[in-house]
Amino acid sequence: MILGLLKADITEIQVDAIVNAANTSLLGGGGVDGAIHRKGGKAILEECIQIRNKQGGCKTGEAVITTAGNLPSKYVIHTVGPVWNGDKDEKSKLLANCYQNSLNLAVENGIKTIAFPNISTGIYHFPKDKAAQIAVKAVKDFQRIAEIEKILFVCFDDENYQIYKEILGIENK
Ligand code: AR6
Repeated sequence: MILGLLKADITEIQVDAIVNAANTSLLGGGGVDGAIHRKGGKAILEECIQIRNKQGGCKTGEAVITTAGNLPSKYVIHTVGPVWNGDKDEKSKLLANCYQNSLNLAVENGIKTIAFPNISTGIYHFPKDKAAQIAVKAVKDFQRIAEIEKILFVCFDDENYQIYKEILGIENK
């Protein structure tokens, strides 16, 4: 498995699946969720509504999969990060679950390449440094990692990008 880092807009990434930092309603919102629904078109929302009707949305830490509509990827995996409010242990576990459950869904669907945004570090206010440590550890600890070819961390803001660079040991050039 190759672990990569990019500073980019995740809606432009060509991989089998991009991950969305959604909310429990699965009906869209701001941040990366808004960008994915805007660019991906209504096919994504339609599938989200079907999932909602079947299972009543998505719980924090869990993940669901839909088409990627007009996006360059094949699928969108929607996961719901925790809202940061200082309850450190519980929230950290839930954030790790987002990465692990997204990877589980990826393996179940034959997905070989996947891109993650920095879940919970925007509107949900999870401390960026802590979130990055959790994300990298969760991915490295994933049991079925050999079944995935490439995992990309896609940072949108420079602060997250610098944090990931340091954690992953990438030199500044
Ligand atoms: N590509 C990649 N990363 C992005 C993009 C993009 N196009 N846009 C923003 N980010 P956020 P959350 C980064 O707020 O904190 C929504 O309303 C951003 O810089 O999108 O998990 C949902 O519906 C940040 O680092 O998600 C939920 O209600 C990261 O994505 C709520 O926000 C996550 O920021 C979820 O909040």
